Amino acid sequence: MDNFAKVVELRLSPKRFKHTLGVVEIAEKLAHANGVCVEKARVAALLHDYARELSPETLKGLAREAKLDDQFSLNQPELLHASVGAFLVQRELGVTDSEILDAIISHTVGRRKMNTLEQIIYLADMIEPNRNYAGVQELRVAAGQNLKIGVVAALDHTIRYLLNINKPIHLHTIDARNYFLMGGD
Ligand code: DGI
Ligand code: FE
Ligand code: FE
Repeated sequence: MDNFAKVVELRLSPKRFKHTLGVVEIAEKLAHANGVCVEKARVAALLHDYARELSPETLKGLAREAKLDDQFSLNQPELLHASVGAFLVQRELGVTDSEILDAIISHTVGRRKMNTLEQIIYLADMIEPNRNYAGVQELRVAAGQNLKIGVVAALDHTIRYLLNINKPIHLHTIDARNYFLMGGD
């Protein structure tokens, strides 16, 4: 964990590293409250934005190498940092834990049937203490009720935000919202 922290600190800007430590802090709390291995949550949180500061060209190149076939994300390379991050931590850091890799993959757009660790990283990424966008406080309140309520509120917020700024919405995000609203856990 401490080694990973150093590696991540060297890859990210100070601001993004601070964000990452905020995600670690919240992910640990959520893991503790939801019966998930706290150490696993720490590692997933620490590595979630591993590929966040790579250029769109680099992300696209690595996506090709990793044989990622998500056309939506290939067209919006910013979204590729999630799956490419999972590919790189496997290759460069030797991370093999599929739960950690899945949590990194789904942290940006979500997916239906997200397991508890995936939900924790998805939500922690949106509500960590350094986030200050309009509406974040409501998400923190929802998260304080329980994990699922927090995740649905976070998915709703993202969908509303993307509608407001006229951006396409990844089907995984809609799918995740429908799944949890219809009783999935
Ligand atoms: O990496 P972070 O900045 O910490 O956060 P993130 O991994 O959630 O990425 C946030 C970016 O992803 C933000 O600019 C909005 C964008 N995003 C998330 N879901 C979608 C999306 N963009 C589009 N076009 N469609 C989505 O469904
Ligand atoms: Fe991210
Ligand atoms: Fe993040």
